[in-house]
Amino acid sequence: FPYVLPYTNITYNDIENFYTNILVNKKRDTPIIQTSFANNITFENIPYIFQQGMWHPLGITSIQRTAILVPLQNREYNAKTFLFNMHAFARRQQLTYTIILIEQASPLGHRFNKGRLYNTAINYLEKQSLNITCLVLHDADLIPEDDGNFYTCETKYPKHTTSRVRELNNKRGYIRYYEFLIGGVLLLTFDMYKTLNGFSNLYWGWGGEDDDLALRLIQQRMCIVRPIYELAIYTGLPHPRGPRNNARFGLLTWSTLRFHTDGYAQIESLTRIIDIHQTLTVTYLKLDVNPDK
Ligand code: NGS
Repeated sequence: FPYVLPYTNITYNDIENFYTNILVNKKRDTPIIQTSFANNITFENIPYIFQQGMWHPLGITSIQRTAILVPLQNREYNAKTFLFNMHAFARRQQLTYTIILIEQASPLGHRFNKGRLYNTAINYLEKQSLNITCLVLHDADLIPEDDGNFYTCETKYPKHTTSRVRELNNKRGYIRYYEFLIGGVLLLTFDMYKTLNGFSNLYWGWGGEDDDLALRLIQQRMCIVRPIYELAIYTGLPHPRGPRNNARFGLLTWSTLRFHTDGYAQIESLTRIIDIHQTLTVTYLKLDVNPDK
């Protein structure tokens, strides 16, 4: 673990077939989709069913209802490996969960705006009837290595779980980040997200949007919770880094002044969901991030 896929050979359908087969429950009108039990895998010993848009462990009531949100731009090869691993991880933890890929599809080739992707997807989720109680903001290139790193939200403060990352095929071992970092993987409730007014919508390109969120946290006198050091470990999948955002330090300087006017509360007037595609293993949202606004 993690399972690294030869991404050129595998399709999203392969992943779906691996994780599901359809059983018809005669007592109900609707078919129930249950995990298949391949005998050569050990991590799925609890049957899972897909109902009302979420995966549930059969006969177990999870305390939280979890949405794992993954922003993407041209990263299909990471996304497939991520999905394959994350379903297994979520099931070993007996989560009730759904995975949402948020793709910046338009305008093509434009700089990545992770803040807008998260704000839009969370706004979309809030309007669904899935009763999500825990949001997991997750980079596509990070695979959790320890099952004791629970993907459950804390009651009072956001939880940051990416303390150490070990790049795949890199002998340097785990890299420890700075204390202030909350990027990578962050777990929080809708209420916490709204208290922070979500992400800034102004960061285009790599870097800074997560530090901006950390400043919002400080401004709201919130702190960060982390799992113990031994558990907060990840494998980093290889990927090219997009263009840096040269404006990021300037934006960070005045971040706190923009708190009320730039964030989650403003997102509806900015972006547009251009496609929603739901399969059993993932919901894809395709977004027009609308750089003109
Ligand atoms: C900081 C960036 C963060 C980024 C972090 C880790 O320098 O946005 O590195 O990046 N902040 C600024 O640029 C102001 S990583 O090594 O994971 O690519 O998240």
